Amino acid sequence: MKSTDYLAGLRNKDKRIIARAISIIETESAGHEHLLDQIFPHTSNAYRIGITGPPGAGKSTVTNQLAKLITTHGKTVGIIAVDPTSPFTGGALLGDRIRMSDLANNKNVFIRSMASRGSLGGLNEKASDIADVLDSAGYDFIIFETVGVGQSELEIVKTADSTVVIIVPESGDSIQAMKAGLMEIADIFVMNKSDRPGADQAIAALKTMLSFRDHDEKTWIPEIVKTIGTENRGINELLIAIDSHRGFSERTNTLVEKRKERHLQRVRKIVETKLMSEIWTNIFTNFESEISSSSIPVPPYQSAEKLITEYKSHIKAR
Ligand SMILES: Nc1nc2c(ncn2[C@@H]2O[C@H](COP(=O)(O)OP(=O)(O)OP(=O)(O)O)[C@@H](O)[C@H]2O)c(=O)[nH]1
Ligand SMILES: [Mg+2]
Repeated sequence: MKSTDYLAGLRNKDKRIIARAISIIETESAGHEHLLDQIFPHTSNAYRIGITGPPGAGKSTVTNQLAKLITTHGKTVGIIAVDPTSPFTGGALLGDRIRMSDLANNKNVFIRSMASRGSLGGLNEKASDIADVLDSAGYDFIIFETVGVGQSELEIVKTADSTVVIIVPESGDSIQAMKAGLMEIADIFVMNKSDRPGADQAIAALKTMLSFRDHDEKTWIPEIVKTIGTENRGINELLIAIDSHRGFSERTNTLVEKRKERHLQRVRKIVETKLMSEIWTNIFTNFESEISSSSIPVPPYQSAEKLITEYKSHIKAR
């Protein structure tokens, strides 16, 4: 199938074509880079929301409700759910996790799961690529759901236009101790499971903590929203908070700046990946055999300089 055929299918939100385009990208099949460049001019229309938080906080439940609410406003949503496939969390912990299967048949919603381990290339790059496919297909919102434990999962939500961090009342005592990375990326905090005791105290602790932060007119002060995901409570307020952050980012031009930065980092990463793979395939093989045949290895910095010099002459010789 030609990329122009894909374009037509994507523009029609043909779920089969969308799924095929995503597979091509995930497996890095022939033509995937060309496809991404072809769809690129049709991107940047979707608003990207990152939803993260500790395991079991209710990310999927809230994502599910939020997506449903968005569709009642006549808008469409693409969801990219990054599944932790680590052997440590694969079992009991995920026993009662929510699957978003009831949304799968909604024609205004597209759901894609991504395994966080074993993906080709970087996880973050893949998630951005897949988001581009959904963006080009004209979905109004794209939601990334990732569990806020690993660095690469955090990187994904950092690329979103608005980042939602979901916590639960039990995090109250430990808010001070909460992973700093998770606290800093939040544009909106969701206190989910507010049906449980301690929600208000936890919110108070969070507010105190946020009040110590420096800010100027270009800094957004994170909003805090109370939800009960399972009862569909507080979801409207969450959407309003997201909208309000969006409005702020547009007024202060931070949205444009953030997207430019995101693009810059993306191209930078592509160059790094391509250069590294070229370097290693051309010179590292020799280096490996050199190492294994010598009893005392050459010191590391000296080795590195030698390899770079070798690579430069390899380039010149071409
Ligand atoms: N009491 C209560 N339970 C909730 C609420 N929201 C979600 N849950 C329950 O919490 C459990 C975990 O919910 P999920 O939505 O799967 O949480 P998650 O953060 O997506 O979990 P992982 O993706 O596995 O990290 C499920 O049993 C939900 O029914 C809530 O507001 N109150
Ligand atoms: Mg989940």
